[in-house]
Amino acid sequence: AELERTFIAIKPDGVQRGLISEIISRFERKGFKLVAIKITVPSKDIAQKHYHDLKTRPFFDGLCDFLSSGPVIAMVWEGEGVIKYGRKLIGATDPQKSEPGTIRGDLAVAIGGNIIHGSDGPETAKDEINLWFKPEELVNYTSNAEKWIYG
Ligand code: DAT
Ligand code: MG
Repeated sequence: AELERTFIAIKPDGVQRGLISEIISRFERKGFKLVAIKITVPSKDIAQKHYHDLKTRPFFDGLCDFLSSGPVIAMVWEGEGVIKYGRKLIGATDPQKSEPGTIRGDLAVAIGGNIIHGSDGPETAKDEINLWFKPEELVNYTSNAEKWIYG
């Protein structure tokens, strides 16, 4: 299996709604491997860095206030194609447009409450993992299921 990692976060709305285990289970059951996880209330500074590519958008300030308003579950998931397929599991940004079967499609209604973040490409994945985690917080291990998952 090719080593690819993505940054996934359950936002404050997902945490408050009790969707932590539901969301984690979707990544876990798919066959992806959890290599880092923590619960944290991100500072406004972290939120602004995390969403820096949106800083010219009118909703940027509210978005950063929201992300730093409460506990977030920050995670790194590993697996073949996990960046792209993680986005597929998550669904479209606007839950009104997310397909049923996706996390946002099944569990969210509005764009301001879309419950989860996932990196959108290899570069952002690397940047976001570095922003949220120290290298020693990532755990390298072999899962015994890998030989069955990857055949
Ligand atoms: P995604 O989270 O699917 O990667 P994005 O990177 O375009 O979407 O935007 C980041 C977050 O910003 C998104 O999850 C919710 C919020 N957002 C995006 N577009 C918005 C809009 N038009 N109005 C309000 N919030 C928006
Ligand atoms: Mg994005």
